[in-house]
Parts: sequence; C-alpha cells; structure tokens
Amino acid sequence: MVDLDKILQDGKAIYLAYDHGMEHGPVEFADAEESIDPSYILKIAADGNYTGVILHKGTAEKYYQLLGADERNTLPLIIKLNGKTNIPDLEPYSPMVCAVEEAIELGASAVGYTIYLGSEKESTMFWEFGQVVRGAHKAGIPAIAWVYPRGKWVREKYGSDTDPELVAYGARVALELGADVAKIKYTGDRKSFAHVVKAAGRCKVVLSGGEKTEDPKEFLQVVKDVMAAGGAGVAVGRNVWKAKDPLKVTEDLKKIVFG
Ligand code: FBP
Repeated sequence: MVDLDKILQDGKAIYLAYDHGMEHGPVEFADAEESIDPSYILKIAADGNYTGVILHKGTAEKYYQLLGADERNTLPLIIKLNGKTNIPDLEPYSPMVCAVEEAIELGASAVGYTIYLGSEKESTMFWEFGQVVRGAHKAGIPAIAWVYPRGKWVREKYGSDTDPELVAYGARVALELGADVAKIKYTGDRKSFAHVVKAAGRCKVVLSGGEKTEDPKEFLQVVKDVMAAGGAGVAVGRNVWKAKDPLKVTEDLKKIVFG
C-alpha cells in the first residue's frame, strides 16, 4: 500500500523544490545570494511546514541528514532520482543518478523523476520511470512524475510546451505510468487546467512553480486558479526561495492551498 499521506496535509501539498543547482547551475542563485546554501532552503522548508522538500541525493546526504530527528520527522524528504545540466545541447533526457533503494536509505518519503514528454528518448524515460514506480511502490512510498513536454516535435506539433492538450496528455501519461503525483506546468487558464486535472484521474496534480514572477501576487493568482481547477497543490522553487520574504510567500501560499 502506498503511503501518500506522509507527503500530504488534508489531501493537499506544498513541496519546496531545490534541484536547480544541477538543472540550471549556480547562476540560478545569483539574484538571491543566500539561496546557494542548501541550509537556507531547508530552514525555509522546516519553518514554513512544507509537506516535502525536493533534493538530489548529495544535498540530502550532506544537509537534510544532518537535521535533528524532530525536524526530519516533520519535514518529509522527496529525492529527485534523475538529473542533468543544461550545458550539452542534446535531445532532452535526464538519466537516473540515484536508485530508489538509495533514496529510501537517505530517508525519502517519496521519489521524483522528470519525463520529457515528446523527446526522442521518451521511451527510455518511460521504462526508467516504470522501474521507479515499481521500486517505490514495493517499498510503500509514492512516485512523483515531473512531466515536461520538450523537444523538436513538441515545438512542431504543438508550438508551446504549455499547450493545454499537450499538458493534459502529459498528465494522462503520468496516471497510466503509475505516478501518484504529477508535477505539471500551468496551461494559462483555470478551465484548461481543470481538463488537465480530469485527464490525470486519481493521479494528483501539483503545479510546477515556474520562473520567479515580478510580483508574488502573479504567482499566487496562478496557484488560486490551479486549486480552483481541482489541483492538489504546488511544487515550487524560485517563487519562494528567491522572494524577498520567503516565509511571507509561504504563508500566503498555505492560505490558498489549505484554505
Ligand atoms: P520552479 O518552481 O523554480 O520552477 O521549480 C520547479 C522545477 O521543476 C525544478 O524542480 C526544476 O529544477 C526546474 O523547475 C526545471 O526547470 P526547466 O527544466 O523548465 O528549466
């Protein structure tokens, strides 16, 4: 039986994502200097009572594991199992850098994996994610799929990676591959996002935060629309830890997600 409750509160979720050091490079921390330090992020996650913090295995081992037992008990760890940099200009594919068993040894309550839907390497990612789901479910923990449409066919056939029908396709693929939660980009409006949530069925849908908005209100309005569309919450990085006052944004976020 998969224990989803550990990473939910009243069926809803707020996850603090922090895998950007690998995905985008330290340049991503330049406009919010303190955010280069994983301890700073873990403090926001713990003080903000996030329902999970998303880390790669190295930061989990060298930072999360050094938290006190009480903090670890109240702040669930979600380990991102695959990763890549943005340096090589290759077909989108993010290989496994951590095994499910290793994540569990590090104390993970859930594991995550990015699928680049539409990529030439899509079938490899489907197979790898299949193995992730199998390992995670055997151990009773949820598997979260980041589903990001990407690659030349996405551009040619849909024009944009946030095309509502394409995003709904991704949500459906997440359900059918066995994901418990799908982390998906915003489609631009409430109605089309409701279609995405419907396509995902019993797989919960959380919003992927996106680039930091000028005004936190813009990001919070998107979260309002996502929740009104039936979303289960948000997995956010830059819009929180790049904010002037991350805990204030967190409080506003919690009011919207948990009501
Ligand atoms: P943000 O809320 O900062 O957008 O983080 C969500 C996330 O999925 C991260 O987990 C990941 O590092 C990043 O976005 C990937 O962004 P992209 O592949 O679009 O550059």
